[in-house]
Amino acid sequence: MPLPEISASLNDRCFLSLKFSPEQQRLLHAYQQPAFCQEAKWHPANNLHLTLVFLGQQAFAVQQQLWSQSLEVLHELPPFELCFDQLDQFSHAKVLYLGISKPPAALMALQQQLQQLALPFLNAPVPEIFVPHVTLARKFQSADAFPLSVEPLSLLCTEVALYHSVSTELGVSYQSVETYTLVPKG
Ligand code: 3AM
Repeated sequence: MPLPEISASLNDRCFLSLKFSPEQQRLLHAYQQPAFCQEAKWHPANNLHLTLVFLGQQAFAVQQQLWSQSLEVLHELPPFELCFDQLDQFSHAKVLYLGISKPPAALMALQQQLQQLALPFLNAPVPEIFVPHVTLARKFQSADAFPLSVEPLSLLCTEVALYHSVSTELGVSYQSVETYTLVPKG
């Protein structure tokens, strides 16, 4: 069976990510409070995602190969729940994110498996520790003490996607070019 076409440009950076539905993005968006930091750049709701592995610029054939290998991992994985319960920051990168105080084993194992597949193609060293997060804002600075506990948000994760970072006049847009829906088991 031929692989579906990926509308790739070699200049696009790509990444594997959890993909949220528009309704889930609306719920995540509620945690974005521009009053928190006026100078910050807040992501539009339709850009909210959870990066699993940053791939960088990759040839079309590599993207195809990685996606098809990822599918073998994803076929084994049922949907799983994540509970977002804290705001935190990567202060050196001036990023504010919504995080998970107790990441489930399913998420950590998925990230490790996908990272292993991608390793031979990565041009940069991978971070030693995977911190699952949804970036809410960049250029964020605050004197507040982080992490801050927030009203927990439980989301059922059902989709994993290959994304491209596309530069537009309105800023970067994250566009899924391949999406897989996890199948409940049993
Ligand atoms: O999911 P977040 O927002 O943390 O920061 C970029 C974004 O992460 C990250 O990939 C995600 C989608 O663009 N990213 C961009 N350039 C990167 C790089 N050179 C990078 N991550 C690691 N190394």
